[in-house]
Amino acid sequence: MSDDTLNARRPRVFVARRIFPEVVAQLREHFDVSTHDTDEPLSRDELIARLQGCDGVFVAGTEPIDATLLAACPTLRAVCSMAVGYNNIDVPAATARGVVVSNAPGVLTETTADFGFALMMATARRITEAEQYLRAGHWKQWSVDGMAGADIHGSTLGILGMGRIGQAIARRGVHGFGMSLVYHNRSRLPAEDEAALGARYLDLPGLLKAADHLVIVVPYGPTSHHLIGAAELALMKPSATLINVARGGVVDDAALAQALAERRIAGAGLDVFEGEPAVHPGLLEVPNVVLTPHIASASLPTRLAMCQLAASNLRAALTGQAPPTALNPEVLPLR
Ligand code: 8YV
Repeated sequence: MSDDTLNARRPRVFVARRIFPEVVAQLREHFDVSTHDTDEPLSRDELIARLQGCDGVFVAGTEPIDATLLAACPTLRAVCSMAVGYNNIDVPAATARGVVVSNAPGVLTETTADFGFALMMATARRITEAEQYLRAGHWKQWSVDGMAGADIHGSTLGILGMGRIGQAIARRGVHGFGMSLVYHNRSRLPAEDEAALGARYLDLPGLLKAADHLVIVVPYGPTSHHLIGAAELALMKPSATLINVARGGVVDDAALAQALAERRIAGAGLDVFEGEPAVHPGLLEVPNVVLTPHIASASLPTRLAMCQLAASNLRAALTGQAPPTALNPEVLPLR
């Protein structure tokens, strides 16, 4: 094969998940694309096999892209994820190999915040518990405290993790529902942002004690593993609710199931779980928890926007431009 033929080869891209056909079609305009066109995740060995000879891969928040996989796929130059959370990707290992990694921040912020707020309201007002009660035929008469829950308006919203999504949830609570706001984050917001939200910065124990509704929006990693366990749950008010739209593993699900069963907190709303799609059996047994299957970003327009952003990152990375949301731009220009 001559050098010219080699240079003319279109980059090869593997799409590791079923995504929207129009996004695959867009990718095909630029690349030789192969796909894993089902929702069943590939095993690591299958993924390695499919990635041989590929320049780029399109992933979601589920495919583990670690040092072993990267070493086994030496032609790979770009890993582009449609998720904002990237705990499934070993970014330092990618950087060490000159592989660019991108995630999908921004496009899902408001949709995820809508859902976090919905989960908080459903939990506080016991909506799924009440629906199950009705469907089971238990609704025979009105009762003065029947399915009575907690108020959202006027209560104290606690945000753990004040990034884009945390701030979007905070805006909904403060401006839409007159909530007071307390938060904890690695770094404090600028004073003007705190003032605009009337936000009070607290340490983690202070936040746990103060919040009526605690919403967890921190990224997952070694420092946030089981950040909320039995000791932290014990600091919360018995009337409080806990909402997790971040990642399973930030909360110790076994400890949470026990706290819910013993009514040490009033309720929880969970969109993410340790070891999902498995759910801790204790959580399935208690009535005071709202459970959803990791769908916080799942509005159709937003899921499409997430896919399109990942595709734009791939397109840029493999055509000599800077991917718009690269996590390790220091590896550019690519080999
Ligand atoms: C994704 C998410 O749906 O973006 C994230 O980090 O958690 C979700 O929006 C999921 O990760 C896709 O696998």
